[in-house]
Amino acid sequence: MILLTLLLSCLVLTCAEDQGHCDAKDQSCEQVQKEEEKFIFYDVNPSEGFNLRRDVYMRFAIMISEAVKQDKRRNWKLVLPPWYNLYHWKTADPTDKPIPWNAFFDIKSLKSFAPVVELYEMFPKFKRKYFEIDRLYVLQNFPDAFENGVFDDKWEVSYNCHQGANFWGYKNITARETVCVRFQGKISKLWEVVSLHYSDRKIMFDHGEIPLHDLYGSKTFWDCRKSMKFNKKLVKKAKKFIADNFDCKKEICSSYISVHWRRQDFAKARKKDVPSVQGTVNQIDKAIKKFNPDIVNVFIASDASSSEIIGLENQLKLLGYKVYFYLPSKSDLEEYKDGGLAIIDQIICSHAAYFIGTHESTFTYRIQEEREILGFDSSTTFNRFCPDTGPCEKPSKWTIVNQ
Ligand SMILES: Nc1nc2c(ncn2[C@@H]2O[C@H](COP(=O)(O)OP(=O)(O)OP(=O)(O)O)[C@@H](O)[C@H]2O)c(=O)[nH]1
Ligand SMILES: *[C@@H]1O[C@H](CO)[C@@H](O)[C@H](O)[C@H]1NC(C)=O
Repeated sequence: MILLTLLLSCLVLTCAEDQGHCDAKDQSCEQVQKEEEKFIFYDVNPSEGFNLRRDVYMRFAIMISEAVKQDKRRNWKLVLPPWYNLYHWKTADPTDKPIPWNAFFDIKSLKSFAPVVELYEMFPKFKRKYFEIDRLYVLQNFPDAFENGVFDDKWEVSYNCHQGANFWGYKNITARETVCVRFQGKISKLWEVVSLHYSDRKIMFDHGEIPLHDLYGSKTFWDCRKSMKFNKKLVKKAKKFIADNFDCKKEICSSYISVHWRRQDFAKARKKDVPSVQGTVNQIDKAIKKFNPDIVNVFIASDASSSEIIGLENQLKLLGYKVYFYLPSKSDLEEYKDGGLAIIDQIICSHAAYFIGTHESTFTYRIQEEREILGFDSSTTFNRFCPDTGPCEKPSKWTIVNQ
């Protein structure tokens, strides 16, 4: 009987929470009433790639998760911004719908770190023709970040900014008010902006890439990073590729090395950071000879054109290596899309005995983090391709912090 009562009151409570009202009979209802759910939305500068966006997510997720730990903000949730029209997604179609986060990530795992909801889950909660965000804060940089020679954390309301928010491709989302805010520094300072209008329930930050991590590389940073597990289908696909080609079923494989060979805009705009095809071949060969000359399998993740890829593959084969790429079938492409295929490449790179990445590529950074989480020795992870000539700065090492 006691159990039944418990169960019933539980039911009443969840139902009440969903509808935002409740019978006053139940005492705990009072609390629900006082603590209306509030939501933070954000979007990122359209030209930013998938992997920088993952870091921006972490900044907001940490901001919220730290705040809900303090009692007074435990009713706040973070709305996951759908993936829409990314600059690097070459096969995308303008008629493509915004892609929810569950296509790429394990939402249950994200929720174990921060209270997040998908945007599509929000629609039924607010039954109107238009989905209205109470206030849109358009963040901008200060014209001079180092005023008087110092980089201070600061923000101020300003009066002219370009309101370019496209609401993740949804035509039926609007904002009631728009406020321009110059901002620089730690993301936790955004709570000061939030408190400008404390009764708002749905607030959005555009240019979410502007606020910075409170503590980059801290334990909290890594806890959040660990919770960013990929969607199980993608993991399964990548692991099958590894098992089939490299005969490895463990997290840490010893039978292949991997490289992330970023080309396209990098090969054009960052000539001093990336090698030629021949230079790449030489560096892979040298690294394998030094690390473990018995290894013959080389996995290549790249956004290079097929002519460059063929050049690289042929020259490596001449040296006796077996070269592997993840080549999606047409149905893989339809199912996983460019975003999912890139993640499969990243997972395969993450499990290799040794990894070489591209200098200052966020795609490479995310692989390095994954390898830190998997427990690889850092010397097998923080390696980069050097330019053919000129200086080659060592890659920064962001090693894991577990406690
Ligand atoms: N499948 C696949 N896609 C890649 C690879 N390298 C780059 N890309 C694509 O190009 C995008 C690169 O943008 P980011 O993810 O932001 O990474 P980045 O290399 O730092 O590039 P920036 O946007 O200049 O910072 C990725 O998101 C992928 O869509 C690769 O090795 N494999
Ligand atoms: C907005 O449009 C999308 C489809 O484009 C739909 O799924 C959603 O329910 C709509 N939201 C509202 C609040 O009408």
